[in-house]
Amino acid sequence: MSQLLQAQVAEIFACLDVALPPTEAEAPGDSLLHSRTPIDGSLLACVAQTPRAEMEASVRRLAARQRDWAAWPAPRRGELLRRWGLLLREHKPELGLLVTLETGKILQEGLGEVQEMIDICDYAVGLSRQLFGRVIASERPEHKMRESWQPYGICGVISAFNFPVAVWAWNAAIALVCGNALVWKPSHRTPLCALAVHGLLHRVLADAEPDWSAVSALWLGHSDAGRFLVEHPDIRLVSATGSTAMGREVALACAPRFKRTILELGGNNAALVCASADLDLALRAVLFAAVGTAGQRCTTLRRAFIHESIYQPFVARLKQAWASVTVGDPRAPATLVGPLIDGAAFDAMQRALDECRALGNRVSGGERLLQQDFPGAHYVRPALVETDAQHAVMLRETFAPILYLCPFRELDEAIALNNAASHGLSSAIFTDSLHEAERFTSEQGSDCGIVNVNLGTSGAEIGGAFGGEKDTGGGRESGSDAWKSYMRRVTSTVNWGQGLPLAQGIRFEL
Ligand code: UN1
Repeated sequence: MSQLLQAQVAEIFACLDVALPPTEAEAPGDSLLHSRTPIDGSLLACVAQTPRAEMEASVRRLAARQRDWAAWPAPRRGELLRRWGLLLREHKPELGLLVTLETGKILQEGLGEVQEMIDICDYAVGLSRQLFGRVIASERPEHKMRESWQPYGICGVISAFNFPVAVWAWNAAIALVCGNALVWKPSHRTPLCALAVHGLLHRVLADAEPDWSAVSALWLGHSDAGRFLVEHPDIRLVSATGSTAMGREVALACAPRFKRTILELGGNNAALVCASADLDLALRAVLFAAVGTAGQRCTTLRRAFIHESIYQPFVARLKQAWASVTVGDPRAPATLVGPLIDGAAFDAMQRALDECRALGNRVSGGERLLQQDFPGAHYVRPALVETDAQHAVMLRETFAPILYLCPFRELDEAIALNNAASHGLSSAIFTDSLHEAERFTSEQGSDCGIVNVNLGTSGAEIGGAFGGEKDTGGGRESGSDAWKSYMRRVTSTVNWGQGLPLAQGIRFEL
């Protein structure tokens, strides 16, 4: 299928009017990234890695434009994001397909990811006229205090394979509108998605008057490119999405340089299904959250705690749903679950399931599918694991479609199980009881950054701040006032009188 898919990629780039990068013939072998589709494991394209000298030169270019960009009025920066959003709208079908080809997520989700980019552009346009500060009462007569927000400097974004365009866009749209230059190091698995969407942004920036194309750079490479970004003294903020191990490295490298970090790392998300829950609704929500994106979202539902009074019937319904989910080619409209990203993901899933079997847990699903049709790919039936206690394997984030099921008796016991994970990204409760819903969302409830009622753990909208606590890294991206993380807070006290009263009533006179 390789040639067919390669032709399709070429067609997408032609349609976007973005240049396809140099291929094997034009770049030495070891400096190439191989973009393979998880659909059948075949090669989509070979893409040149960004050479070190070019990374250095691009930081110089970013630094040279940073001051001018920061001084350009925010609403005019917003206007450029509006134009980018229009291009994304125009090319949503091709971009959605490219996401599907390079990540293996189903077309609906590929399109959803592009929609998330469009939404954040709209958000950023509005934000460009609302970067509000405030005026604070001063204790001194004829003084006023003002808090305002200034651009922060060059921001670096490191993104993961599973959201190859949307997560960068949350960061990029907000960082740009806040007046920052930007460099992006996408996952080495998804260079084509990055080239496509960055190419469109670049066109908008280059067509502007003046030409702003030098305020955004794209670096393709492996972790050494990420390390260069994290360690470069002129890049003042690093927003990184990926594993907790990666985030810890980023945090440790940034700390001695006092670089600001925004970390959005792993999750090990749970849902509580209470006795009063609407089970039809809960079933649909649990299914999408657990098997959507083949279990490869940081917000994927991994643990379900189900009230003992409904445990048996609800688990029976889950098993039925799991068995009937269509797994297959993510381009086919009937498919709900596409392939895993690679063989390592498949092996990690099998190891976790083996561990569960060794503990005596009942495992359904998890087997390899479609090997004959796609020998180079990794399709699996999503798995359910029935257990009666929270074992160590459940407290690990296995980036695959495994849902652990465990009964509970008291709400507080289930809340404790939810909070026992080292991650703190997303959580959900299914209940018709006001008491239970409010308790779960209160300070006595879930300790996560996202706490939902009667919907699943994944699929957050861009309007809210996105992120979580503990091993999830503590960063917040996207909506609400997350923009403040990309700006420098300035407190100015202005004395508009003629005397010089000191704060705290201090007298200091000759
Ligand atoms: C991720 O998996 O890194 O809430 C981000 C969601 C998506 C973002 C997931 N909007 O599931």
